[in-house]
Amino acid sequence: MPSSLLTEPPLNPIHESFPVERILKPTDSPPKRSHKVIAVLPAYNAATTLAATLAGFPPGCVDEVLLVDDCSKDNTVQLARDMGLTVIVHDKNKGYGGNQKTCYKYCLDHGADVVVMIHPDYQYDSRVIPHAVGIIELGICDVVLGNRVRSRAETMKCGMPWWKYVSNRGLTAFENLMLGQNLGEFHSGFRVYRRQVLETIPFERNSDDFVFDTQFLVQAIHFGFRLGDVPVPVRYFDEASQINFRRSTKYGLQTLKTVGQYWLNRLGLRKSMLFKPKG
Ligand SMILES: Nc1nc2c(ncn2[C@@H]2O[C@H](COP(=O)(O)OP(=O)(O)O)[C@@H](O)[C@H]2O)c(=O)[nH]1
Ligand SMILES: [Mg+2]
Repeated sequence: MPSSLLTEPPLNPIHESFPVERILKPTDSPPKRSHKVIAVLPAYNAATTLAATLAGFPPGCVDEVLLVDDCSKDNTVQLARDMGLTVIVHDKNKGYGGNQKTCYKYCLDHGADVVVMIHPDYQYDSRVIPHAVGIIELGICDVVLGNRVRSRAETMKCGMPWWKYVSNRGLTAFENLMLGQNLGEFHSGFRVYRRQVLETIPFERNSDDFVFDTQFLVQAIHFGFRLGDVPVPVRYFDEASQINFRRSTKYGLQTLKTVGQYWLNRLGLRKSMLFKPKG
């Protein structure tokens, strides 16, 4: 692990004096990043939104962009190749979780120290990437989630459907309580991870469906990683939000089940492979 990626915030209260000039008029240019940041885009029919998502990335914020295509019916793959992304194509539709498994395996095999996962549907403001990565780099958190929900008024103004808002708030309150966290939401499609999280969590055993995301976070908590969040502006329009009521309900029920599995495992009543260390 490069030394620039701290694991604990430094504690050094002994400073006799500090010239403020060093903050206001720095002479040194900021140190160049010595660790590798890979952004992964789990894609399914993302042709209309891919370029806009990428255009928001601040220059230099990542070292590589990987798009994994889950057998899209549009020309996502051709577009991604034309734009110079690293592209992996599934020969059949594996699902959203299956897509992320391919993303993370690639990141581990290609030396990523920090991984940014962002949906290529232009829903999440990608300008926030370096700020979320910065929280990891400072050693404050191991997992950072983009939080779409701050005030109800703002979230509704962004266009989140009311039933998604209500279920998000309900599930998040329950998960915070049961998992001892204080996150704004658990269901974001913008996440940043430290490499050790991917090395430790047996994510290959997770579902290939949407509940992969919940399982991943509950596993991160089980293995003792620190979770936090940053506010991220969000946009709602047809292409950015296609999960319907039926699939969302299934996801909600599976999320409750995952929290149940966590507690059964923790109490030793029923061990789950989700929480068994790798290997
Ligand atoms: N890999 C894969 N991804 C999918 C599939 N269906 C939807 N997605 C992706 O899942 C993500 C979340 O779906 P979305 O409709 O944006 O949900 P919402 O924004 O939470 O309402 C998007 O990035 C979609 O591209 C699928 O069959 N396979
Ligand atoms: Mg979306």
